[in-house]
Formats: sequence, structure tokens, C-alpha cells
Amino acid sequence: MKTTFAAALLASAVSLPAWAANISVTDAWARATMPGQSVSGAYMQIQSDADARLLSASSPAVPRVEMHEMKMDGDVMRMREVKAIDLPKGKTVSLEPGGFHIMLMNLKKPIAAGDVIPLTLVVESGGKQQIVEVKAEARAPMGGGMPMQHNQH
Ligand SMILES: [Cu+2]
Repeated sequence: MKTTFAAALLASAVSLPAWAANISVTDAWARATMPGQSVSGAYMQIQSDADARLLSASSPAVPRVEMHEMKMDGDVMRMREVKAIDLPKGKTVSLEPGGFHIMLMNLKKPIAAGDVIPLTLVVESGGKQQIVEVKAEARAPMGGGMPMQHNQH
């Protein structure tokens, strides 16, 4: 395993000097929770300068983090877990309410507006994985209503 890894590193150093994709994450935010709510969502804009895939998200502050997608199924909005989110080269991928999002689950304490949720993203590009650290600042839910995308939890 060690040998393979070293060989892979060496090979990439020779043939691909800049193997890591440049990932930029902007406008990262998380939704502040309503009383009694133990799930929330985190959203952001991600751009990569090479074809890449977001493989996972985790947080030291959240017991369980999943990547979800919301889609219309007939006239019903459904949410499902996804294994990866494609980050096509040069395209801004939006994680937003109603689309792809990062689900923050089993929250032990509420998320208040202004809290900062650290997120660790694992991104794969060209067969290599890299870590992207993101800080999502919590915002209050708009209009104070129950966020639609969390009704199914
Ligand atoms: Cu979700």
C-alpha cells in the first residue's frame, strides 16, 4: 500500500505537476434551526478548475452529515442521498435549497444565526483526493417558516 502510494505520487509529480484541482467555495452558509429541529442544511457555490467530484462532507460539529439531492418526482418533491456530486471543470455548482445540499443531521444542539459550522469536503479529481475546508455561517430561516426541504425528515 505504502509503495503504491509513493509510486503514484512520484508518477503524478512527473507527469502532472499540478494534480490537485483548484477548488473554490464561496457563499457557504448553513440554515439556523427552529426550536426542536435536529436537522438542517448547508449550502454553497463550488467551482473547480478541473473535472472533479465531491465525494463526501463531514463536520466535527455535526454528528452525521450526508449529501442530498432534492428533485421533483411527478409533483412531489423528494430528497435522496447521493454518493457524489459532479463538479465539472469551470462550472459553478450550486448547493442550494431545492437542489443539491449538505444535510446536517442528529444535531445535539441548535444552530443559531451567526454560528460557524466547519465542514470538511473530500474532492476527487484525476483519481486523487483532496480535502477542502469550508466554514459555513448560519443564517436564520427566511420568513420563519419550516424549511420545505426538511419536512420529510
Ligand atoms: Cu436533505
